[in-house]
Amino acid sequence: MTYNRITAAEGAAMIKDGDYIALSGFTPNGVPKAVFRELSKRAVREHEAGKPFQVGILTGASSLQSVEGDMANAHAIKFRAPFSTNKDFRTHVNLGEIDYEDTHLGNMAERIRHGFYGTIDWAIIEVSDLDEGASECKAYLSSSGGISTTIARLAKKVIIEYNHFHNPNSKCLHDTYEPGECGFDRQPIPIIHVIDKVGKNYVPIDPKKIVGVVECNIPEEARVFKPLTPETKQMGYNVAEFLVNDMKQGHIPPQFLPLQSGVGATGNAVLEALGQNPHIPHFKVYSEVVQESAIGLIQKGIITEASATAMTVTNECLKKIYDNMDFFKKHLVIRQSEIANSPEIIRRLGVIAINTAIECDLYGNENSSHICGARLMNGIGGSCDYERNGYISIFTTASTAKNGCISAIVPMCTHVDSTEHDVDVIITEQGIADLRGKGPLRRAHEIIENCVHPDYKPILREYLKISDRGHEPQSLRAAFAMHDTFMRKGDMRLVDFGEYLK
Ligand code: 0RQ
Repeated sequence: MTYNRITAAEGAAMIKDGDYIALSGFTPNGVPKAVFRELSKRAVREHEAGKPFQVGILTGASSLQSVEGDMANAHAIKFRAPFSTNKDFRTHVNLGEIDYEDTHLGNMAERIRHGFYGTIDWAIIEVSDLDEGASECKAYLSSSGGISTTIARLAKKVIIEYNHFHNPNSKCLHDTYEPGECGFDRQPIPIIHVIDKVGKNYVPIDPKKIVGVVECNIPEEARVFKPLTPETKQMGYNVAEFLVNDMKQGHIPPQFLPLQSGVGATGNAVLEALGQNPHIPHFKVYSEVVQESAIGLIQKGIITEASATAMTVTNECLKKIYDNMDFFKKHLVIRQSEIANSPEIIRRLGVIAINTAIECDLYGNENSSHICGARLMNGIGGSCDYERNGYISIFTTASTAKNGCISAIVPMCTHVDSTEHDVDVIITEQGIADLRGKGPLRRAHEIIENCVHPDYKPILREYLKISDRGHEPQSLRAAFAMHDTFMRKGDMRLVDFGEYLK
């Protein structure tokens, strides 16, 4: 049979003020675009007519300009979870206009199943192929897994965006396993190896819920990352050096362990450095995303197997994958995000976690998400899913930001995402601080001497001297003096702890 075809505008017209909409996709990849491009225009029209129009938006991770950027600019987002990298969205959150819950990506599908977000009125799912069965729709996902299986099952109504930009053979990569309900009968997730497939290659949907299929041909709004700099490259080399040493010491077995590497330029630099290091054996990736660098290493045979929930790559790179599917389907699997970020599997496989921090403090607490305490940057993403459960948990960060006016190592983080109990290693372009097996004071010395920029070493040594003694020395009066000085004078180097101790 053929399901009802509708236009994107007809899809947008069915959505009501206050509805909760859940979307396929993870990062900009695999996120439906057609209906939302119409929905943001509709929101503007409704507001011009003096009518209220705001919706809740739930996704696997960050999405894209046509969804959260344009909707935020139209003042049409009532609630949003769980992650965003969009500048316009961030602006409206920081103006206090949007109720945004920054939560672990690995928990998102589970939280929807538990009903924590109430009724999901709509699921909009982007597909590359569709089997329009009378009793079951087989929806073949495009470039990411995200929370699609769960939202397609739980939403009251479903719109499918059949995006012919994607190649129908993307189905060769997907594994759409969804765990059972929590409770006594929940089974272990049966993934033992990085590349194991344990579910279907499609999302099953009840055809009665499908109100329409929007046919379209829209390229991905792919994210472009900053080019590598000498600083990010040095961080990558330092990560590779750390892992080689750890292997020599026997902490990492000779066959190596699967790696997770975060989104962004540093993630690309880390993978490139690992790929070039002759002492690192060919390795596997169990991560949230595969970026361009990982795809290149898979092609070269350096990454032998990779599992992720999204191909966070350019349209050219995605085309390369689609055109070489016979090769990639043997080396790459795309999962639902709760499986990619599952604590159970991260622990079982012994994944080495490598993510980027905004700031770290002297004891290893880490902030991924907020600038000077108050202002949202992006959110935690999947970083804590991996850092909490990793075999070794590494954070990278450049030692300074904003032309040296900010030190990324501070006395106390203004916001904490991964705690000192979950952080094993901090790596900057300056060097490596191995915090394992060390109490607070030894950690502080390790971080100051190995990771801090030379401009800030004397400042942080002084902070330790003026701190009140205790298990973890702190000065409650001066803990945020560096941040406060930056806010007042524009440069943390101008800090005078004496001012704060009077
Ligand atoms: O500002 O954009 O104005 O230049 O923050 O920093 O150095 O460009 O680094 O793009 O990798 O982002 C933590 C935000 C780093 C990211 C964060 C300013 C800096 C710049 C961006 P500009 P960089 P990145 C999931 C992986 C959380 C989610 C996560 C992130 C901007 O990595 O969102 O881990 N992480 N996802 O100038 C003030 C500081 C600053 C600062 C940097 N201390 N104070 N501004 N900036 N440090 C895991 C998986 O994928 C599995």
